[in-house]
Amino acid sequence: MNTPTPLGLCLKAAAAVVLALGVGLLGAAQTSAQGEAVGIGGRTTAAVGTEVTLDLEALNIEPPGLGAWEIDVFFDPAVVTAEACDSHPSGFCNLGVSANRARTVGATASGFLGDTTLASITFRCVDEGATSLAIAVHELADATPGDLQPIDAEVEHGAITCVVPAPPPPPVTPGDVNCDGRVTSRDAQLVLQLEARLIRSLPCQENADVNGDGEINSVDAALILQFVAGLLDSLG
Ligand SMILES: [Ca+2]
Ligand SMILES: [Ca+2]
Repeated sequence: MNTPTPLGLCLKAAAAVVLALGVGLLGAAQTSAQGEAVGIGGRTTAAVGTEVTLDLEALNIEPPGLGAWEIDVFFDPAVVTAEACDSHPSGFCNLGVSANRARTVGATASGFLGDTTLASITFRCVDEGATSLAIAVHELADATPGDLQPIDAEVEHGAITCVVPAPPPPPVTPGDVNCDGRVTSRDAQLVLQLEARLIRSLPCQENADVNGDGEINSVDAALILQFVAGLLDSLG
């Protein structure tokens, strides 16, 4: 019978500890380190008529480093246009390939490690809507001397949502029912016309009920006139 010796038990216990440590270290490495990737800014929201600049980046590139790249970023030109593209000093940008893409190419003999901004692309929101920023990697190679090897990088596409900002609410000025910024006899006249059904609404109807009784009528018109005449210090 093969009875374990005390030494054998010690070795097994030590091996278990080493294994546990190894698994622990592996787990830590998997949670703290991210893989090689190419990405552009995640999801961005901008107002129609404004510009936003996003970086196309190579991330977490390992030795021997990034040696060459040729990448297109596709977008919907009905939503955004590419206004400018500043490339890495070792590369070039081209916005003239087609209306729906920005292309950047570059190369280096030394190899770029870690994170590198390959291009900063400025988009302008031209209409309401959403567009993906779809990355097409045509070339992504490492800097192995004389034998560049492809880098198998994750691709993290981006997106831009263009929104129309809500117009600012009109200022609330009791009595100014036509929203011209002043309280005049014209406002009183409009209130009377509304009550007489000569008009169906007021441009700033929320300013019309100056005595706050829930109705818009000749009483409000009279108060507006009294205010215009200087008989009242304020309305509302
Ligand atoms: Ca007015
Ligand atoms: Ca009223």
